[in-house]
Amino acid sequence: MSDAPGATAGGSEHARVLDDAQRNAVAVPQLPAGMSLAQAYAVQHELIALRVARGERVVGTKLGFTSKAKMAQMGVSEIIVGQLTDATRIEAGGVALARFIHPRIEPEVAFRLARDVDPDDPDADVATAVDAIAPALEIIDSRYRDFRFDLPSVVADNTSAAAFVVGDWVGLDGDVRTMADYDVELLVDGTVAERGSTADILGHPAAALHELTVMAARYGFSLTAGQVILAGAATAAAPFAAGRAEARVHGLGSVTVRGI
Ligand code: OOG
Ligand code: MG
Repeated sequence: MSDAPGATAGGSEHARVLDDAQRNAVAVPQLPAGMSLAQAYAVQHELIALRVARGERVVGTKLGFTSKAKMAQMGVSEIIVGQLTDATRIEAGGVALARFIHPRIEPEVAFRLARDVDPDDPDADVATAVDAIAPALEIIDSRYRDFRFDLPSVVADNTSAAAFVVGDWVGLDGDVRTMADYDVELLVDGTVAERGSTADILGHPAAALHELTVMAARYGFSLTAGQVILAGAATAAAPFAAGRAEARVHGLGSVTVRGI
């Protein structure tokens, strides 16, 4: 990459390396040190553009590191944003482990965007534009060796996004900001592996949705009607292996995926 501050030259090469790493399920070294966050988001956009050029469609947005448990597990303490494509949405119950490098699974709460949000509008807030919530699971799979990365590297790697499953939507009665706290559990083969609460997501997921609005303006994300938004895991992630993983959001529902 170029040494010029703010330059994104060479980003395409980083995007291609990360794209190949995902497609071949082979880990690569982290990006060279010194990349800015703006450059890292530019690489992420190029990476997604490669996938869109192959026919994938962006269907949502995800936040990462919105809970202390996740920040502590990965040693990163800044909120990050990534993109979800239709090719990574698992509709059926099973997913082949062979498509991943070293997958982990985490419980999520999904939010459905009811209308387009213009991030450049100072009054816009995703938290006021959501009409349904659902229990969800996210499979993360860093394309970097040993699942280790610094902040720009994980941003460029589309925040480790690899696959996601959304359970049944429940219509929101009013504003998401008044949503109650829900206890969240991650079960692996029927045993509770991690426990938390939606209150662990920046105090309340509405705060995460507000943060998404700010970051969408800063780093150029589109927020369009129908998108799925993952607010970030309330708990640490667990290894995803052959067997059954389940997210239980008490009072909302549960969703299951099977690694095969
Ligand atoms: C990055 C993705 C973080 C979350 O919910 O916090 C994330 C990683 O942990 O590899 O998706
Ligand atoms: Mg996540």
